[in-house]
Amino acid sequence: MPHAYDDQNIFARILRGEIPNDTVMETDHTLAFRDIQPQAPVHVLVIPKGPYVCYDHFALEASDAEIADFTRVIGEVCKMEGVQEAGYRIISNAGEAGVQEVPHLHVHVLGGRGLGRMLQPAR
Ligand code: DGP
Repeated sequence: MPHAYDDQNIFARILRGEIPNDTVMETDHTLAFRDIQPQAPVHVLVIPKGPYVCYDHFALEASDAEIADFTRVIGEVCKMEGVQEAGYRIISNAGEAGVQEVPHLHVHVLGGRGLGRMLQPAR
């Protein structure tokens, strides 16, 4: 079971309204809200409302409607946050090697400053 979903994770609790969040945008399938520990002037998390652990889980098992909506919300967030022109980065950490802390799929939308190189060169 590579993608067993834990419904006690913090984002599941946010989706159930048990924990407050600073919502940027919400649709039937997707929620976008500000990261509690922002690493850039713009740091928005975009999550599907369905129980998906990580990106490949979602990409392989979500409905076309969920995938289309999630993708569209990421685009809308880029527009609303004003990062289209200067540029931005989207990141989705998965699993242990990806250092994923919260086991509910989320995409980080980062911008508002120069973000440097994506990764340190391998040594
Ligand atoms: P990751 O390492 O990719 O799983 O990132 C998890 C992110 O979630 C991290 O940047 C901090 C953020 N985060 C953790 N708990 C909360 C919370 O309760 N509210 C919000 N808004 N963000 C949270």
